Amino acid sequence: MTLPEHLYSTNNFPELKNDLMLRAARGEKTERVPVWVMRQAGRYLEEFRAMRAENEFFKVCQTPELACEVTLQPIRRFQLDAAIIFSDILVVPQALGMTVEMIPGKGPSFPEPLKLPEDLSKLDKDVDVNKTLGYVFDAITLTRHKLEGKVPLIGFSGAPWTLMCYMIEGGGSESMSKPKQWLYQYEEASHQLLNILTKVIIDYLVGQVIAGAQLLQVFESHAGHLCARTFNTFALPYLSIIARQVEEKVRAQGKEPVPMIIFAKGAHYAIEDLAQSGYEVVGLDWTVNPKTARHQTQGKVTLQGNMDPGALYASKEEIRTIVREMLEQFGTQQHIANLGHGIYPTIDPDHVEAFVDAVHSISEEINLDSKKKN
Ligand code: 1CP
Repeated sequence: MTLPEHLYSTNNFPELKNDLMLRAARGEKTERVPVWVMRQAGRYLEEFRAMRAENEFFKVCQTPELACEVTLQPIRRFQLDAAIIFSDILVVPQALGMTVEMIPGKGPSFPEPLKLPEDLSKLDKDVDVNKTLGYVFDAITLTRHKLEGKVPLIGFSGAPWTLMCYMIEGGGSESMSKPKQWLYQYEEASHQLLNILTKVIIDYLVGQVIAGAQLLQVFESHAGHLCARTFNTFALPYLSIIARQVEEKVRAQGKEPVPMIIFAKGAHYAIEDLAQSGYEVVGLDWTVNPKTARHQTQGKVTLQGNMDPGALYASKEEIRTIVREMLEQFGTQQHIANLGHGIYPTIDPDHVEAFVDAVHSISEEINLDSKKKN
């Protein structure tokens, strides 16, 4: 570490000045709707592309100073209500001993994916997250200091099923047919792998909270490849265990638990169950009707989302119209505005600004109007 020691201390964080995200996540009243953007630190920002031109993807993740810098890039530009630590969900398979390469223009690739149940023996089962993923914890602690309390910092992990997908498929895929084949042909080995992942993910998320993460998001990005039946068998039980055990283990270490967000992309069939799975917030992709989701969740959770990421291609005026419609559908309480999935690399940053500003000004306006009426 090259920076002064106090920037890696977890005892003296600057005071939080904007707690909108935390209040919304806990279901408390908010004067305006908080907003952040999935993949807000990413390729649509020229300063990110410049950093990547000089540094390999996982080097950025593994170097706390670089990960911190990239995390702060969107915070400097936009009035976002949260930062998300720069990393990737695939650092967990790396911690289990797998090699992952990031191929420019293609995405992640595993040269040696898991093919058969006996390949599970190749994984390191007793992972010490402080040793293998300590660089993420250092990046979180450093970023908490460098944020100067401006907004809270979100930590995250991939969920077991989604990580299983990459470890077996070996990269992104239209169908995820190989991990799906495991579910139907190697059911026991599938559960073994999901259990191995769940254990590491719990330790990893607890470590992030101890390091200073103020909220946690679990990405079940490939829920859409499952059906209600397989989701209930291979995803939901593990997601519930994660929520419960992270809370218990954080408490056992003498810290207050933080709000947890579950984003299960494509899991429209599971919204009622997700609202009872131990997470404070349920993230919605853009295919879900907010009113239907409100009806299904009955105020049990805060909802996050869900503007179509493609809507950022619209004119700034039209973005305001779309945001207004979205806010009217969700209502302005128990809502965290976001896109329904990650931002595309070809989006104009000015349109992100228009999105963020529209969420703030329109939600404030709706709240003031409803106050006047009462
Ligand atoms: O060259 C590059 O810069 C690669 C682009 C990139 C970026 C910017 C990848 C490769 N990962 C990231 C960062 C990242 N990944 C963040 C940063 C924090 C933020 O600003 O939000 C986060 C939260 C992730 C999480 C992640 N990685 C997910 C879950 C979210 C989602 O999109 O559903 C997934 C599925 C991944 C895997 C991954 N990493 C990168 C790519 C291109 C992919 C998707 C591969 C695929 O399935 O096709």
